[in-house]
Amino acid sequence: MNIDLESYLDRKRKRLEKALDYYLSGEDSPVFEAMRYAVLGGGKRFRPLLLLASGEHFGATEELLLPYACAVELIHNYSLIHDDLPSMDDDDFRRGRPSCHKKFGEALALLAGDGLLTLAFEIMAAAPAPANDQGLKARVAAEMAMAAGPRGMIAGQWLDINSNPDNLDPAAYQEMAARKTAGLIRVSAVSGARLAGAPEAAIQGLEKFGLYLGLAFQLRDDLQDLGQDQATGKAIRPNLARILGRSTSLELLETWLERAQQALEESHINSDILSFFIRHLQPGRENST
Ligand code: GRG
Repeated sequence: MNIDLESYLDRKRKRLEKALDYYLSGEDSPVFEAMRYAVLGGGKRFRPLLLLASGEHFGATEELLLPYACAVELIHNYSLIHDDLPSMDDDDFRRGRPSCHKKFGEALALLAGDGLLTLAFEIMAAAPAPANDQGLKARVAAEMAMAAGPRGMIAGQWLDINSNPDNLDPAAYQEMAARKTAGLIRVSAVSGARLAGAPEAAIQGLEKFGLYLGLAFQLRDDLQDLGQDQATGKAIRPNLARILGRSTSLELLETWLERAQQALEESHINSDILSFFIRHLQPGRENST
């Protein structure tokens, strides 16, 4: 069973890599070189795989979904480039290689991030609409913009930068993580289903599923960072696992993953693949979906 799911995800990952390469080809310029470096240098492709899995569960074709899946991955990569900049998290490495600004300099990295964000919306604008429904396509693009924008990921990033890591209120953390990390994950789960014309009850279920999956994703990242923050000498980011301790954090991680599964069940979404995303975030699992 797991082997089938893994091979489904591997197949989809290969299609994604090809499509991302296509969208980032054909232009020979330093900005495109930096964009290609950032996007094509690895990454789990968690969000676009989620969009494909949710869309295909409700009957959409891979051909229809791929441009939107690539768009969400480009938005994610823009956020990573900008997050690594000295004025943000100041990271020299990303995915085991020099971060984009370390390789190309800050100006080009900033522009590469801007380029990826705008290209994502260019791709969606040019993509075929599901069942020729331009309204539905506009809604998907608008929801992505909201998740990534100044009420979503950008707001979450600001909350992250401005919260006091030593005086972290769990409710404030949840608000920050819901916007900064869970927003793009939630909108990926929802967009696939929307493009497939899924019923509103299913969309509501996927909103909840995506939120808890995304919160779990951030908490898992926090757990992995535990113990590493002292060694780097960098300013410590807000980290709930650091405040709650490992064992309470593991319990909370389990609770959020159970809520994600409950959301699927309550809305009668019986998808092995979507449940597989939950299982992959369970403590002790390789974070390699
Ligand atoms: C700059 C507007 C702006 C937002 C930045 C993404 C982000 C917001 C900050 C990254 C901070 C961080 C380490 C968050 C933890 C969760 C996370 C997004 C990890 C990186 O995503 P993965 O694990 O990365 O999906 P890959 O490399 O697999 O694509």
